[in-house]
Amino acid sequence: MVDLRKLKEAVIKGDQNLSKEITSAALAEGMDPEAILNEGLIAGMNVVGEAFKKNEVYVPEVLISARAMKTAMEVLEPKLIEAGVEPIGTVVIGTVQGDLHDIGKNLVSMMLKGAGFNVVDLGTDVAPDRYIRAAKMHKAQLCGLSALLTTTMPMMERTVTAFKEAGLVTKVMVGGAPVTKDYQKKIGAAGYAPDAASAVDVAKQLVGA
Ligand code: B1M
Repeated sequence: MVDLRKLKEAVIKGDQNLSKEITSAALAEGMDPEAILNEGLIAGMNVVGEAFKKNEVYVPEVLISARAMKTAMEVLEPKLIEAGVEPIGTVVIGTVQGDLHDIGKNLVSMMLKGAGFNVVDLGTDVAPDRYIRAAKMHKAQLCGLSALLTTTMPMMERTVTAFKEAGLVTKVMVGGAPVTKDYQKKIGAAGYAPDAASAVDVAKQLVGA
C-alpha cells in the first residue's frame, strides 16, 4: 500500500518524477484523491512554507517543491474534479497595472495552490477593471494584488477603491517588497502578507478556512 508520507517527502525534496509516480500509484490502488491531496501534496507544501518563513529554505527550493506538486496535480486534478472535491476558496491574483515584476507573485500563487486554493493568475500589469471582471467571473472570495515598485503602489489603492465601488464582497489582499501593514490599513485593503508562506495564512483567515 502506498505510504502518503513518501509523497509528502517527495514534495519537500522537490522530486517531480517521484511525486507523480507515487500519486499515480496511489490512484491506481483506489486511494481517496482528497487524502492524496491533503496528506501528501498539501502536507509537503506546508512543511516547505513553514521552512521558507523561517529562512531555512529559499525561493529556488520553494519553486522546485511547487513544481513537484504541480506535476503530481496533473494526474490528481481530474480525479479530484470527478470526486467533487471543492477548493478552500477561489483567489484571483495579479501584479498591479504598470508593474511587470512577477517572481514574488508567482511564488504566492504557487503556495496558495499548494494550500488547496483555486488560483486564477491574471499575470502582470493588471488594471483594476480586469481584477473586477475576473473576480465576478470566477466568483472569487479573494483578490491578491502584488506590487514591487513604489510608483505602482497607488494602483493598489485604485484597485481597492474600484472593488468597493463595484460593491463586490471579494476581499482584497496586498503584498510585495515595498508594501507594509500600515499601507494596507491606509488604503483599506482586507489583508497584507510580507511573504508567500504568510500569504497562505492570511488568505485562509480571510476566507474563513
Ligand atoms: Co525591478 N526593481 N525594475 N526588475 N527588480 C526592483 C523592485 C528594485 C527594488 C531594484 C532597485 O532599484 N534596487 C526597483 C524598485 C525601486 C522602487 O520602486 N523603490 C526596481 C526598478 C526601479 C525596476 C525598473 C523601473 C527598472 C528600470 O527599467 N529602470 C523596471 C520596472 C519595470 C516595470 O515593472 N514596469 C524593473 C524591471 C525589472 C526586471 C524586468 C528586470 C526584473 C523583473 C523580472 C520578473 O519579475 N519577471 C526585475 C527584478 C528581478 C527586480 C529585483 C532585482 C528582484 C525582485 C524579485 O523578484 N524579488 C528587485 C530588487 C530586489 O528586490 N532586490 C527589483 C524576489 C521575490 C521572491 O520577492 O517580489 O518581494 P518579492 O516577493 C515576495 C514578497 O514581497 C511577497 O512574497 C514574495 C515571496 O516571499 N509578495 C506578496 C509579493 N507579492 C505578494 C502578494 C501578496 C502577498 C505577499 O498578496 C497578494
